[in-house]
Amino acid sequence: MSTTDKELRVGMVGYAFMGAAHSQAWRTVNRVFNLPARARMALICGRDTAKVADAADTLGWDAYTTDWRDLINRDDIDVVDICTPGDSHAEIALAALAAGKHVLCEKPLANSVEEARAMTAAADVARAAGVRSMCGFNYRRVPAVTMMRQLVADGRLGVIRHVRATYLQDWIVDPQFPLVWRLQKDRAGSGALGDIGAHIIDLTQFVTGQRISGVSAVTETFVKERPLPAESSGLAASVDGHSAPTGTVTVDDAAVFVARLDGGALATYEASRFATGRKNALRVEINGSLGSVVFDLERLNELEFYDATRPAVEQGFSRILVTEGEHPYMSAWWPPGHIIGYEHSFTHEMRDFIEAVATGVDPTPSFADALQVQLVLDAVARSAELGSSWAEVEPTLTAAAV
Ligand code: SOE
Repeated sequence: MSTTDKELRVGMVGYAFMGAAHSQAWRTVNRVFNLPARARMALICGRDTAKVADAADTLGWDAYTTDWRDLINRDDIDVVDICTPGDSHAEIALAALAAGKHVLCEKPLANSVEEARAMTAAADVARAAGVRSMCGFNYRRVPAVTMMRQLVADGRLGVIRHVRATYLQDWIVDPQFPLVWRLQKDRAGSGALGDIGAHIIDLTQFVTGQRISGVSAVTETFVKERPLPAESSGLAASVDGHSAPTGTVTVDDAAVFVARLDGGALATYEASRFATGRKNALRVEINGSLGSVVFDLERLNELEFYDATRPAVEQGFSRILVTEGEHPYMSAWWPPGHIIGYEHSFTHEMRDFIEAVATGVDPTPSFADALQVQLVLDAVARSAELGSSWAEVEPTLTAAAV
């Protein structure tokens, strides 16, 4: 419980899924952690007056506005929390930093490398004036992921040889799912690649301490036309039995790539929204010369750990239940064995952000860290487009038995 009277007055832009997840964290963080400042949920911003008014009431914000520039220009706002689609991240972050506001921006940082570079440069300038910025890769703050990084850093896995990361969803498998903003390049920048691929890129670089130095990729858009959302077409999904007007999907539905990391590891990545049956299935496995560790978001309180230094008769993957007080963040919650969830990663994210801003240090991941992710996203998209490293397999004359 924070007892300080120092406040960080937060203004949040956006109120959809990430706005709700961030609100849960802002509501909770000072009741669970004893921090040098308290977050005040001062102002929420959204374009639709009725919807943002409802969001302010539902999510627990003191007031609301429909103009993010109003939010940024107010003297009684210290932090700008950006929870909007990617096409507005740069504009809002640049204005907020110029206005001397600390910034937390959801991932991916931007819709392009150019935007990410500009945001990183602005963050560097603002830092000189004590203004802090962070990108919201929340999975770093799952205790088991932080512990994974510690195991690697402590040398428990030895030399890292393989990184194997998948992030699988299936929410758009139905071709009748409408053409929402996440399926439009001008809004989202990319599809599965930037939305969920960004997470496994950041997470694996965070855990291994190595950076991706090169990739070879393929991407696919399985469903290329989708019904326009009712609110944009003004029509219901179907009118008089005729299908609603459709639009072109301009982003990837799935991205698969191999990568080299700068510490010598080989890596495979798969980000798909067409993994039927997988709802939010993030899994990372790290193989090293002395052992392996596996994280599975569906069992986010656990790690599978293989210690190759143990006597042969004792070897096997053990299950670490990451709920001890000694585990990252866990002393703030419940007794051992009382597990936490997806939402707690955001509370930990706000904890670290508040502590960094209040003590005058830079929170991580920085915009520069997020720019590195953006550079990887760009390299994957270029590789997939060029197909340059792709070696075709000569078709056999007869269909092989498969
Ligand atoms: C995609 O649907 C999504 O909401 C991502 O945008 C989030 O970053 C991820 O945490 C959950 O899935």
